[in-house]
Amino acid sequence: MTNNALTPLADFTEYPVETMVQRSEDFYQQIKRRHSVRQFSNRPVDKRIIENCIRSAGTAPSGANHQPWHFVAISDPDVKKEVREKAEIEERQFYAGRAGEEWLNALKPLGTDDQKPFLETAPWLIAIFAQSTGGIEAGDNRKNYYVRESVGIATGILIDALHNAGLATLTHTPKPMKFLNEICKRDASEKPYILMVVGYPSEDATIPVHATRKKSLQDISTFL
Ligand code: IYR
Repeated sequence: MTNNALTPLADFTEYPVETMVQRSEDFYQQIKRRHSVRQFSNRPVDKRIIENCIRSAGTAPSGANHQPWHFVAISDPDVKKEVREKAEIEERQFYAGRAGEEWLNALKPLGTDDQKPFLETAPWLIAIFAQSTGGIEAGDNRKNYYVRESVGIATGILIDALHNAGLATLTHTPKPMKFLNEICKRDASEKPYILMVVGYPSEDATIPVHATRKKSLQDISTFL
């Protein structure tokens, strides 16, 4: 096969317009129930669900289709404990002032602090890494393109897939996150992008009211 071969778009599905209106409304009703959760149950989650959701994330569009991402799915309690310990070391400094006053003020309505028990409680942590070099073939070492955009889109699809499966998530970003390379045994050239916390919410889970305030369609869009 030449490397610019084409194949028919065989799996596009067309729906009647009214079906499309309904489907788009249904999707909105489902996705607006997604909330970042910080209190997780320790109930286990079947590995096959995590695998399928990562498969979904891996379908994301990416620069030159190089797929510049790697997902490290952690369920081992010892590894989760280490992640928590290292994250809390960074977060203590972050909340003690390294973040700066403006940032800490912006976070106040969320009520977050340097304690991250969910990193041990939740059954799965998915560390997402961005690869500045790689390529599509295993072992390639070519330049990757639009890496942050590509990994951001894949992460969005991952969140949707996990939510759709019936799981709660938190896009956690301990700062800095470089400690994840060592724990996850990923090359120093890979940039930790987001640490996704995955599981069932605890029965008494709450969310900040601040987080429920979504901008309206009018606020976020313009139609020309
Ligand atoms: N990484 C910290 C701080 C934090 C930063 C932002 I921007 C948030 O939206 C939420 C938290 C933490 O996880 O607590």
